[in-house]
Amino acid sequence: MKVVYTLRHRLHHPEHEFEASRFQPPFEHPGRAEIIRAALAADDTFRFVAPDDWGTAPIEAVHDSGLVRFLETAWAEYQDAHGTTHDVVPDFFALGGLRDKMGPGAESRSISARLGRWCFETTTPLTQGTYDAARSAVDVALSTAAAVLAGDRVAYGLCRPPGHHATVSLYGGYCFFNNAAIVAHHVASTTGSKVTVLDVDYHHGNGTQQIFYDRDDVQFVSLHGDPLRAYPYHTGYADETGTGPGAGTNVNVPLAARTAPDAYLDRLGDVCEQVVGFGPAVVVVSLGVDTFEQDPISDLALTTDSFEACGRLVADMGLPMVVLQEGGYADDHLGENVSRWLLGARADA
Ligand code: Q9C
Ligand code: ZN
Repeated sequence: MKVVYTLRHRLHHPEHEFEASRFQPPFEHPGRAEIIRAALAADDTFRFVAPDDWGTAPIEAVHDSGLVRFLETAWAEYQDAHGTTHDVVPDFFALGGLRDKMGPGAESRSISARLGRWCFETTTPLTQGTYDAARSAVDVALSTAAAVLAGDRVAYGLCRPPGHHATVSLYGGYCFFNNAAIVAHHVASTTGSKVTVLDVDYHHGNGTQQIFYDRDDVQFVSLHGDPLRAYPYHTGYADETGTGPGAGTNVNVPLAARTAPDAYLDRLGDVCEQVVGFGPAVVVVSLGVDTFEQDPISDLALTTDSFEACGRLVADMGLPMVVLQEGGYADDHLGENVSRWLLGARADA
């Protein structure tokens, strides 16, 4: 199996994460990708390849071009405005209620205003190389898709930073560009066939859902911690089923705390039937292993063995698969959890 990887991911390296009203070591850090790389490198059936440069056009086909331009210069602009700092985090969010009754108003040129205009939360710092790292994750994702379009039955993109929380015009949730959505749109628009994004990260893929919510050519299917208790809180409910031409193409399965392998695999089997029913030519898997029983920021109860069963169940659909890394924060188990999922996925390949 091809593994697309580049060390450019290391250019995104936050010092802190401001979460739960305190500064913590960042859960999403460069060591994560290196742990996964090392685990896969120990098995010579994984073949590492470097990504190609895809430019910004495939990103702007999905995201507001203003978000792309903002991320390219924001860190440097912030240094000019506020003096030297490592992490850049918004301190003023442009929430709708500020201008209730007033209409949109002018767009402030201030970097502080613009940070709060393009970002939705505080746990996703910009660092000096964040833009280049986020661009590299998109290159990894698109190169993984190219391998599958060229005939590989399954390929894995070691994307970092992850992508599924990034919406058309907002970054956050450790995500800047929505790697999986960019791939799904690229495959759907270049091949004219239907695509499914199957998101198994613990957190609801709010960005991917939003990007495709009104489209009938891309199905979004997600299993995740119930947003009544779990980040990102405001999306991921079962009654979000799509709108307009996309009515019926969005499937959310919120899960109870401590959901264990048997129950999880049942629900995964159910949604796989809905995927097969949709009839995609390609499945893009947003692979988060933060569903693991020991994940430090999540509360499901999947085991390392069960990840292999998950990969096998998804592969049993018999559809070409572009597997892209999202979350997973139990560093001591991260490499094995990802490699076991991939071993399951390639069992029949
Ligand atoms: N107390 C991904 O897994 N912190 N992003 C939530 C709730 C942010 C997760 C903490 C979690 C973002 C790609
Ligand atoms: Zn997650």
